[in-house]
Amino acid sequence: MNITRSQELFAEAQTLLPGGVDSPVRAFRAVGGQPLFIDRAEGAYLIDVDGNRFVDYVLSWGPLILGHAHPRVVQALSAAAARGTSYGAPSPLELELAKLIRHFIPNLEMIRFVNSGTEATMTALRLARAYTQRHKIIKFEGCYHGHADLLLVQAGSGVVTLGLPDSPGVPPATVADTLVASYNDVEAVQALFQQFPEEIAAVIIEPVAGNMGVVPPTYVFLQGLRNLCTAYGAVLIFDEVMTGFRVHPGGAQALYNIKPDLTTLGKVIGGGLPVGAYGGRRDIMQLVAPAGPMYQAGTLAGNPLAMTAGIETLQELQRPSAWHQLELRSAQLEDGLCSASEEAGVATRFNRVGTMFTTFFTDQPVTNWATAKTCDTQRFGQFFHAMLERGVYLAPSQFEAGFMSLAHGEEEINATVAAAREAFRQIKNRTS
Ligand code: KE4
Repeated sequence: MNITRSQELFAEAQTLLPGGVDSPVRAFRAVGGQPLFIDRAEGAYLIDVDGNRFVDYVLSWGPLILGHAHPRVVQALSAAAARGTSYGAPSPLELELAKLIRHFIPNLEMIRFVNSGTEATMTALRLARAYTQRHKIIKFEGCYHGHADLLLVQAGSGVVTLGLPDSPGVPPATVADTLVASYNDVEAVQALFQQFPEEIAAVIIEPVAGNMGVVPPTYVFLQGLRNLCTAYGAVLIFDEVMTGFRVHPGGAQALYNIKPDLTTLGKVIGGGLPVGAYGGRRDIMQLVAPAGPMYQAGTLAGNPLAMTAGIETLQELQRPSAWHQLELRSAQLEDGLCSASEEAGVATRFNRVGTMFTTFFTDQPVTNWATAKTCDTQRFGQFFHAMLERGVYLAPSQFEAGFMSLAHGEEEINATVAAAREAFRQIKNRTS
C-alpha cells in the first residue's frame, strides 16, 4: 500500500504536534507503523491522502453512526453556517437538541451542553461533590472518562494503549480521593462504601465498558451499584459518552433498565462536531450556575453548528428501521469475524453490545481489565495491519471499541469478513 504522502505529512506533523497527532491513540503506537492522514470521508469509508480507501470501523471513535458526510447533516450544517457559526448567546437549537435527547433518554430531566466528553464527566463529578458535599469518587480499572486530572487513575483507552502508569503532571493530592475498583466486582465497591460510608460523592462507570475494549456489565453489577449509591447517598453517574445511542436508542440505562442520577453524553449527540453533555435529576442539576452555585462554563457550549449536526443525527435515528439495520449489520459482522477466526484456528473472544464491539486476541472470556490484559497485543497489531492492507480500518489498539454505522451495508460487511478470513490465516501462519 502506497502511503508516501502520509509519511511526508507525519514527518512534518511530528515537528509541530506532539507525536504528530492531536490525540494519542491516533498515533498507531500500539500497533506499529504510522498513522494515515485522511483526505476525506464518505459513508462507511475513509480515503487517505494517498488515495487508499478503507471501510471505517472507528467512525471518529463513535460519533458517525450515520456514516461520514451524511447528506442531511452536510446540508443542514451548510445552512447553519450561513446563519453564523457561534452566537455566545442562547439559541433555539439548544432546546431542540435537549428535547430530542430527552425523547430518547427521559431520565435526563435537565441537560447542560459542553464541548467534550471530558468536560461532561469532570463537571458531573464536581456537581456530585457539590450536591453531596463529599469528596471521594469511585471509578473502575480500565474505564476511561476523558483526561481530567481526577480521573487519570488506572484509566483505559489511550492511557492503557500507551502503557502509561497514568500521567505525570497530576499531583497526588488531586487523585487522593479517587478510589478504584475492578469492573463487574460489586463486592469491591461494597467494601469501599463500608470503609468510607459518609465520604463517597459518586460512582462513575462506563455502563458498558468500551475503553478496555468492549466489556459488558453483569446486570447484578449495575443493579448493585444502583443499590449501594442509594443506600449510602452517593450519586450514580453513567458515563454514556460512548454507549449513548450506541448500545440502545435509550442508552445503557434503557438496555439494563437502571436509572442513574446523572448521565454524561458526547460523540453521537454531536454528529461529528464537538459536543458533550451532562444531565439527570432536576434537584441535582439545579445546583449548576447560574441556577445554583456550582460553576461550569464554555465559550462554544451549545454551538449552533454542533447543535445542528446533533439534531440531524438524532432525527435520523428516530427512523424505527435505523436500529433494526444497525443491529442486523453488527450481528452479521460478529458472525463473520467469529467464523473467520475459528476457521483459521486463531483464538479470539468477540464482545459486542449493540453497535460497539471488540475482537480480543485471547482464549478466555474478557470481563474486566485483568482479563483484557491477557490479550496478545502483538498479534492484535499484526491483525490490524493485515486488515489495513486489505482496506479495513480498525481502531489502532486492542483496548478500544469498533463501531457500526447506517452506511455499512452488505457489501462492506462481506468485504470486511473476506479480509478477516485472509488476515487471520496470515497471522496464524506468521506465528505458527
Ligand atoms: P472526549 O473528551 O474525548 O470527547 O471524551 C472523553 C470520553 C469520556 N467518556 C468515555 C466513555 C469515552 O470513551 C471518552 C473518549 N473516548 C476515546 C476513545 N476511547 C476518545 C478517542 C481519543 O481519546 O482520541
